[in-house]
Amino acid sequence: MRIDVVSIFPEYLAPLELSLIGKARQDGLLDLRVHDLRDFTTDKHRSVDDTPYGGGAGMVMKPEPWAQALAAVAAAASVAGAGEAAGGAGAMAAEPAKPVLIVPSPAGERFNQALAHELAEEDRLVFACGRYEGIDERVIEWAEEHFTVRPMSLGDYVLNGGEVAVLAMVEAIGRLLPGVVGNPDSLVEESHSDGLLEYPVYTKPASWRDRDVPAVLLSGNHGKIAQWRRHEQYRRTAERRPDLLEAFDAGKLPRADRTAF
Ligand code: 6GU
Repeated sequence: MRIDVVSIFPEYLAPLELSLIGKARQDGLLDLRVHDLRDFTTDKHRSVDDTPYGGGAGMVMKPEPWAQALAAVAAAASVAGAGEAAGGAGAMAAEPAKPVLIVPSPAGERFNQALAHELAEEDRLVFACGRYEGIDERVIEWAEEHFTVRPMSLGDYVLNGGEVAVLAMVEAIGRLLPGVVGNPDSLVEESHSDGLLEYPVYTKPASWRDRDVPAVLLSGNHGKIAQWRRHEQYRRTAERRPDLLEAFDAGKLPRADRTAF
C-alpha cells in the first residue's frame, strides 16, 4: 500500500517511523510519504491560510497550495499505476481506481474498525491534514475529480489539526496489512473485531497482591474458557459501550460461540 500525507507539520508524522508501522515501512510493506504543504506555495512567505469570507474567528486554508499538492500526489499515483499496467500482459488497463483522499475533520464520518478494514484493501490512500478552521470547501469539491474523497473523524471532540488523527488512522489501517502484525491471530480476538469489546486478560503470577486470576483460565477447559471470555466481552460492552450492543448480532458469530448468549 502507498500512503501520502500532506501537512504543514511534516515532523508531526515522525512517530510513523517507529514500532510496527516503522518496521512495515522498512520491510517494504507500506510506502508512506509525507509532504510539506508549504512546498506547494509560490509566494515568498509560503502562506497557506487567509481570513474567512463571511467573517468569524480563525483562519482558513487557501485553496491553491492544496490543489497543487494534491495534483502532484495524484499524478505520482497514476505514474505508479501506469507502470504496473504497462508491465501487464499487454492488456490496456481501464482507468486506474482513484486514490482515496481522507480529510481528517471533526465534521467527518466516524472512523472505526470496519472502515480501517475497508481502507486496508486500497492500493493508495492520501491524507490531507487541515489546520486552523479547515480547508476552503472548494478544494474538497475539486478533489472529487482525482480522488474518492472521505472526510473522517476520530470522534466527537476537536483536535487542532488532522495530524494526530492521521497517526491514529494510519496505525489502525497499517496493522491490518498482510505481514505487518506478526501473528495474524491477534487481529481476530481484539476489541471491535466482532462488534464487542475485548475480554480482560491476565498473565503470571496467578495470585498477585491478594488478587487471583479467574479460576476458569487455569482450568485447561478450552470450551469453558471461550464461553467465559464471551460472557466477559458481553458484560464489558454492556457496561462501557451499550451503543455497540444495539448493533451486535450474536447470530453472526460462529455456531460454537453463540452458546455463550
Ligand atoms: Cl479527524 N480532525 C480534527 N481536527 N479533529 C478531530 C478529528 C479529526 N477527529 C476528532 N476530532
